[in-house]
Amino acid sequence: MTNRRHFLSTAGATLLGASLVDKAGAAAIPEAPVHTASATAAPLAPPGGRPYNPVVTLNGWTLPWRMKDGVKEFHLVAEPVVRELAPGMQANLWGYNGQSPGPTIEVVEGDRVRIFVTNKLPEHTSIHWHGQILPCGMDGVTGLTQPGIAPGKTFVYEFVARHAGTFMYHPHADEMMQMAMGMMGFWVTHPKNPRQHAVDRDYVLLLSSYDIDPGSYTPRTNTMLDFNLWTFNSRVFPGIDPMVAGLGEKVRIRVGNLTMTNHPIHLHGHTFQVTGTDGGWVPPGARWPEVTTDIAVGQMRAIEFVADNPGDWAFHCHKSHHTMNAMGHDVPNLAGVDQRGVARKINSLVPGYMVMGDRGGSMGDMKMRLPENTLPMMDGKGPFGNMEMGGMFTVLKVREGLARGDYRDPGWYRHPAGTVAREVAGASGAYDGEVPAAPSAAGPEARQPVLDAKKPNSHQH
Ligand SMILES: [Cu+2]
Repeated sequence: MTNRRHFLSTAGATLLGASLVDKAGAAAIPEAPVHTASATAAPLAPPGGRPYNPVVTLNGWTLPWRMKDGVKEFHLVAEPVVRELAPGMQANLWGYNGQSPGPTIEVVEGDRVRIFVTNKLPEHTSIHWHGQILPCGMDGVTGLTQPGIAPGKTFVYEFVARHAGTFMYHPHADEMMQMAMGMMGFWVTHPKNPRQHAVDRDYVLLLSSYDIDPGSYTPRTNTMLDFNLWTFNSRVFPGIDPMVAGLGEKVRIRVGNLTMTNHPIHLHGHTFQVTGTDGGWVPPGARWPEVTTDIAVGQMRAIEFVADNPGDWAFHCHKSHHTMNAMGHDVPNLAGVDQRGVARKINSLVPGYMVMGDRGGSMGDMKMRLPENTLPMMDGKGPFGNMEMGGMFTVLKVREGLARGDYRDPGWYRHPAGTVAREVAGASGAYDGEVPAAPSAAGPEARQPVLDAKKPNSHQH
C-alpha cells in the first residue's frame, strides 16, 4: 500500500489524468517495437519483474516492456497497418505497433504501469483500458476524461494494475470508425501468485468483424450489422493457426468481443467451464459445464478445460454465417431448382459465372474464379477434403506426448483404426453388419398440413 501511495503521489500526472508528453519527456520514452508477421508468436517469458505464466496470442504477439524505477513502461503506436486476413487477402486496417489487433499487454497484479501512446493516425484517438479499476482520468474516454490525442502527439497513462484477470484495450474516440478499422488489443493481468489460476496453456483472442467488398482492401466502417468477415484476432479461417495442447494438460482460452453482435463460441470434444470474465474470476461454486458460451458485445470470457480427448477438435462461433468468408453471404437458395443449361447460357455472357446449389449450397469442391483480394466463402483443406469453413473457426489439436511449451502444428490427427465415420458398403474397412431400418416421421397424414386453429369458447376479460 505504501508503495502505491508513494507512486500516486509522486506521479503528479497520474492524478491529473492522461497527459501530453512534452519534448523533454519524449526523449525518455521507451522504444515502440513493431511486429508484422501474422503467425502466432511464442509466449514472451517475463524478462524481469515478478514471475508469471505468459499467454499465447493467436496469430499475434505480446508487447515487450522495460522496467524503469519500479514501473513497467510500454509504448503503443496507433497507426495504419496492413493485415493479411488469410493467405490471398490483405486489409488496410488501423492498429497498434504494426498490427491489428495491437500487441497483448501482460502485467502482474499490483504492477505500476506506464503506457505511452503515440498517435500516427490521421485523426485524434485515445485508449480505454477496458475492465481496469483505475483513476478516472486514466480511463481514456475522449472529451469525458481527457482530450483526444491529436495526430502526431504522445500521451502517457499511468495506473496500478489492481486486479488479476482478463481485459482489453480499445479507443474511446470516433469508435465506430476506429474499432471497425481494427483498433483493439488484449490485456492480461496475471495473479501475484503464479500458482493461482495456473494452467498449462493460456490462449487469448479478440473477436472483430470487417465489411470489405470482394476486390477491395479497406473496410466500410459505417456498416452496422452486415459484416462479411468475422475474425479471431483479425484473421479468418483458414488463416487462423491451430491451438495445440498436450493430452491431459489444463487449457484456458480467453475471448473478448469487440464486434457489433454476440458470438456463441463452441468447442468440440470437451466440456469447459467459464472461469473468468472481464469483471474477475468466477468463484468455483458458481461455475457450470458448457460446450458453448455466448459472448456479448463488450464482454470477455475465460474458459478452462482439461484436454483429455486426443484429436483435431473444431473451435468456432456457432452462428453459421460467422464461419463463412466474404463471398456468398447473399446468394439465393436454389436447392431443388433445375438449373441445367442456365450456367451455359450465363457463361456466354459472364465468363466464370457459377450456378450455386441445385443440390445445395456447398462450394467445397467447386473452383470459382474470385475477384482479386478476397476469399472463398468456405475453405480449408483437411485430411478428408475441404472443411467448408471460414471466419471464426480454428482447430484445437490435442496430442499425446506434446512437450510443454511446444506450440508447433503437429499436423493432422492420426485416428486409431476403426474410429472414423465411414461409408457402409464398398470402401475398405466398410461396415459389414446389418443396417437397421430408418423409420420416417413423415407418415401420409403428416404430409398434409392440418390447420387446427380453435377459437377459444369464451372470452375472459
Ligand atoms: Cu459469431
